[in-house]
Amino acid sequence: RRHRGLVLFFTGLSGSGKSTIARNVADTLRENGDRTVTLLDGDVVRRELSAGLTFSKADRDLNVRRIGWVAAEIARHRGVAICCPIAPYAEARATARAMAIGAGAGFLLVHVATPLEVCEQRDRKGLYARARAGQLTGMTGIDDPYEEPVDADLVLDTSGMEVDEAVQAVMHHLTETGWV
Ligand code: GGZ
Repeated sequence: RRHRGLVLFFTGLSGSGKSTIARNVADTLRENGDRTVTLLDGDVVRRELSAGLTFSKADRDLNVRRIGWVAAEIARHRGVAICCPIAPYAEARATARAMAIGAGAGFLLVHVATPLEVCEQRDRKGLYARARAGQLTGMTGIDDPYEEPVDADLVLDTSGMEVDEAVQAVMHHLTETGWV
């Protein structure tokens, strides 16, 4: 496993902590390992790879498919690709998994299962408040679906958990499963 590529795929609601954990895991892997680590950051992906896409189901699926494809290509060449889109639909996540496996790589799905109430309390960008006020429609968890994964390799609830603990949990899982 140490010689195969890996896609580490975080899924969860806006504000669940996916990006923060993903960034820290990427840094930790870079410090400790000799693998190339590529972080497909959500904001950057939406700006560079998926510019012009909306938050409709079709566009979310396309966004997740693009991320899954790039991640699989990175992993095909034995890199570690870390991605953290909301990825609310099970079928699109399954496609990402299938593309990684098809590339001869591993795929780990991490469900950042922080409850909506907690994400909403954090509301770093004020999106939940806008959605509640009816100024934003199609907000995941409010009036747009999030299909809970039934195939997660690891589930993390970051309420009452420090970022470091969540990162340690991911690193522990990677060690246990022989990826690092
Ligand atoms: C969900 C939205 C929406 C709607 C804008 N629903 O917390 P953020 O701000 O930084 O992360 C969210 C991001 C979600 O983009 P993804 O590419 O990860 O979504 S998907 O996987 O479904 O394609 C949020 C912001 O974009 N955002 N409008 N309606 N999140």
